[in-house]
Amino acid sequence: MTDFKRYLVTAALPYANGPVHIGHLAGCYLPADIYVRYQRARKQDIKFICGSDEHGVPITIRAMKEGVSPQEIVDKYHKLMGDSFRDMGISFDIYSRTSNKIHHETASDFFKKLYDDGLFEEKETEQYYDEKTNTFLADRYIIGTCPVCGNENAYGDQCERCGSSLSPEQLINPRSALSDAVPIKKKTNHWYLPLQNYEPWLKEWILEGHKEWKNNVYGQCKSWLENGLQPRAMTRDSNWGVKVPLPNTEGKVLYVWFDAPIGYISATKELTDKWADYWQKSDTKLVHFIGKDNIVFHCIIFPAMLKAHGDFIVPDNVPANEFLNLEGEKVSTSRNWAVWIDEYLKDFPDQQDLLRYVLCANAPETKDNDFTWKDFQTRVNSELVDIFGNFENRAFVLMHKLCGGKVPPLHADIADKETEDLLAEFAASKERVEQLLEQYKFRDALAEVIDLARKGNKFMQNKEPWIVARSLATNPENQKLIDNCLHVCLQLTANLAILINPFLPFTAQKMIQKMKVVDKMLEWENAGKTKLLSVGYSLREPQLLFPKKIEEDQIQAQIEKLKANSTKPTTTVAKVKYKKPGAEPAVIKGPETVGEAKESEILNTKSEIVYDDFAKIDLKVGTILAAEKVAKADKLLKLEVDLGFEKRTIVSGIALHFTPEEIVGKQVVVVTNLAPRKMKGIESNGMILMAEDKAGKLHFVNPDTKVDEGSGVS
Ligand code: B3M
Ligand code: ZN
Repeated sequence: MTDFKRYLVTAALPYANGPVHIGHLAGCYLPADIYVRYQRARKQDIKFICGSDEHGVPITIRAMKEGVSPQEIVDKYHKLMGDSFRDMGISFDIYSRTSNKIHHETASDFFKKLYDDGLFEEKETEQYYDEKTNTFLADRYIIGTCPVCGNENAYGDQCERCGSSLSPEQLINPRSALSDAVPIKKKTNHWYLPLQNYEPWLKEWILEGHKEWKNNVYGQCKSWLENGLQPRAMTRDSNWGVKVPLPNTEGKVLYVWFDAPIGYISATKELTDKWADYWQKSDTKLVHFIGKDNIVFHCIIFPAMLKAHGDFIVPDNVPANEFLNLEGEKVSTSRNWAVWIDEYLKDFPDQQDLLRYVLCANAPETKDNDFTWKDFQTRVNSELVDIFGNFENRAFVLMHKLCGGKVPPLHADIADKETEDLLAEFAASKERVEQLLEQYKFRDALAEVIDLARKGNKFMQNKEPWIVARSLATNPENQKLIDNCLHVCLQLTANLAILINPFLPFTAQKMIQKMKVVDKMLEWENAGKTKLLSVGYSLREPQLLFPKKIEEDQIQAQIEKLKANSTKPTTTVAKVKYKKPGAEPAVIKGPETVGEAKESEILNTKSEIVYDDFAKIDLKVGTILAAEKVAKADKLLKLEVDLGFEKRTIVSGIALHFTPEEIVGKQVVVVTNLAPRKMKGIESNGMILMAEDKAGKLHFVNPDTKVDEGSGVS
């Protein structure tokens, strides 16, 4: 284990194409902030870096949708996002942006160094091109009819209606989203980073060297590395981005996933003259907080770039979270299915910590999780208010009532085992929270803090100082019992302020104000101590930490607002005013491009259906009798499927995944009542179901044992 002297923590640079929502916070900004606040409390030398990602297709698509220039989009959202992060207490040391001059220079220099060292391969490929607007088209910019469901506005990478992932070749009547022109193929040159050259090093570094990484992260890396890496284009045809710093490269920019992570370096340069210490000394602990769709870029591509460059350290950990859904559906900017942070703060003014609490307590650390307003209400009311808030408040109220508003002494001679045990819990609890935080287990760490408050409540409940107080007239010695109880409870309150501080900083501030102590008390080394508040010290009047319980009508209002504002998925981006076109070459499908579709903020979410909708689909088991490639269509196989009652011809886009020979004899689930469709002149009468894994690989969906053809599936 290296002894680290300093920390560099980055949180994914969000695309400046929409406001911040709860999915952003839960995915990476909140855990990163908790980690940083904890390390700051430990007095570590640490820098917390973030900023807006202002390049790439997500920005140009948004510009096209809003009918404004990409520059206007990034200016608007950079400000909005920065404000929301700040208002939620996300304590970046810098929130920069990739449109800054320093970033353009840093990214260009980085590219130039790799180029000069001969590390790129220049390749000519054919990409889709719109002759009317003279632009190369990314898959997203090609629209046509979905071969699966007939949606006339499917994208070249995906149909938003049926969810099929597509390639532009599969679209019927493809047209450019910019002009309605029929795209042609045109030759273009790009610079590729041969990722396969870094494969042995990556395997050694991650698979051997970082077995401690979270399962979801390690697993994804393993599958990428085992599938074999391929060269990946590091440039794009577009006018929006960092210009390729080579002669005669007009209309070419750096690939957004090349420039964006370099944004971490540029932002650090902007922040401090000592940036090189943080990026180039091996005793820096570099940690990237990201969402799961960014894993490959942060664990494979960016490290390969850093390694190729040679002057930089690589991350010690990449604790990626899974996704947070909302009320059972994917959070979606385009459908307005989200809890927007700026709106939350209007509806719950100064209640940042309620949301921070729920998003951490329910963080999608190991699997996708669901945020529901009902759960928000339950967690706030029955955990935060009832346990934590209640304990703190009782300690203050009783101290004022029974101890004259001053910290009472601890009478060691009468301290019983329960008292000793609770005092010993302070340090034990600190230790556990610490270990969990070091392992990026934020939910468990927070649960540990709440648990300590729960123990405090139990202690108070057992000691019943308010009952003991009734006996004081006859037995004044009993004041000692009351003193001991409240002494311990107040020291515990001070400990809770320190432990909760990384998670709920606004609450910790309120607590120390009431205790009349300075910020310094919140330093982590103070946690575990049993004498934080001096005996005889007078504390302020009680005041509730959390104003009141969340009421049913507040929750209902939020749910109604969510439903009222959400829109159906928009399936067309064509026919909108468009100023500055920017395009990226059509992506080469396969593992090296996973995440590309996710660059788009247009998400593949399906809306809720009722059972009757589902019942309309006729699913039956069939057996593939024959399979052959379809001429002039790389992706298509023509299948002959036996459904028992009849044999059907089905054209399926699975040719890149399976050879005809290997699938003959396999059973499949067929949608038998889809309207027939012609593809490459062949009429397809149905569709077979396939499962697509994270790496984009297809798998058969079929019965676990052979069943009769024609068996129903429901
Ligand atoms: N902007 C993707 C995203 O917002 C991308 C992250 C860049 S981190 C260098 O999901
Ligand atoms: Zn479709």
